[in-house]
Amino acid sequence: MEKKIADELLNGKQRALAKAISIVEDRKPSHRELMKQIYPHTGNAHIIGITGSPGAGKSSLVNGLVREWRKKGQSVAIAAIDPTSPFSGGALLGDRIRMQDHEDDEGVFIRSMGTRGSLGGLSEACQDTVRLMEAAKFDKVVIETVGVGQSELDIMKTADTIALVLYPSGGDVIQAFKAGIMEIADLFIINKADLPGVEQLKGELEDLLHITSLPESWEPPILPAISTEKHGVAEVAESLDNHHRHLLLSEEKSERRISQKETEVERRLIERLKEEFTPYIKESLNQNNHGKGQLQEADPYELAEVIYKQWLAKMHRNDERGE
Ligand SMILES: Nc1nc2c(ncn2[C@@H]2O[C@H](COP(=O)(O)OP(=O)(O)OP(=O)(O)O)[C@@H](O)[C@H]2O)c(=O)[nH]1
Ligand SMILES: [Mg+2]
Repeated sequence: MEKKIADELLNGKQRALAKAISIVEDRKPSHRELMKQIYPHTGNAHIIGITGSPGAGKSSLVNGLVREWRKKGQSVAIAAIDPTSPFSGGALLGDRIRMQDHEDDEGVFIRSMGTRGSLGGLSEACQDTVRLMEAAKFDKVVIETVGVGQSELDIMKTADTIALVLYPSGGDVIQAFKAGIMEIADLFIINKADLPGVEQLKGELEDLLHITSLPESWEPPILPAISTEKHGVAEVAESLDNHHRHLLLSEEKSERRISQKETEVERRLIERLKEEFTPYIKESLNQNNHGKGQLQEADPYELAEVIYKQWLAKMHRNDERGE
């Protein structure tokens, strides 16, 4: 079953891609097998993360970017993460409307992912989804996330290029700075440049960028845009391409992906250990302490140490038995 989905997906069938994403989102037991088959075919797309506060104009910008890429014959897959933000009153519908320019286009694939995908962690589901999209041979893979908090930061780290969308009087520059997005953003877009306050925002941004520790090899551009009128969008597309070229030439792209992989392996190992260790801890606490009284008296440092050593001893015995 998964083999068939994987084969069809690798042949660029959008229906198979949609099915595969559902398997990943629902964390079905078969998802690991599917991902194993897919993995060797990943690594070729330009993965672009677009973040910014609710209503900043991310979807409008993406819509414009898609037009630019399609003009050049490049295919695009979009993962819109948690688009049902309470601020914009269910932007899922809004996203559909804004993206509808591309509805019947075979070269464009759009998927919304919400809290449903958070079963095994939204950022994990997102990472796998991006891989599926890469394997389905899309040239550009876009991740759009609402907000500038810790989880957006995690999701953004899946991307090769990260763009932060701001708008005048949005008041979110400081928040982005605090959340650490400023440090990892490769591009800053001042959207809604038709509104007053563009120069002021640009000034604030430049001041903050001065005190942010940035890699020297790439100076993040600050680009104005009016996404709804497609003004400045071609320049954003060009700048994204420049950054991609920079990543390839400096070999930073492969470095980034290696460091992402390290983080992922670490996370998977910790998850695995947790899965196995947690029931053991519960069991040990129940066995060692008949009744709550004893646990109340116990020294927590000592108890943790004892249980840990018992676990190691058990692992050692299993090892000897070849389990
Ligand atoms: N004046 C002006 N309005 C814009 C511009 N870009 C987007 N908007 C409007 O801003 C609103 C939000 O746009 P979206 O593209 O949905 O913004 P978003 O960041 O994707 O929103 P969420 O996904 O809900 O966080 C819409 O009403 C757009 O028409 C712009 O450049 N100028
Ligand atoms: Mg949106």
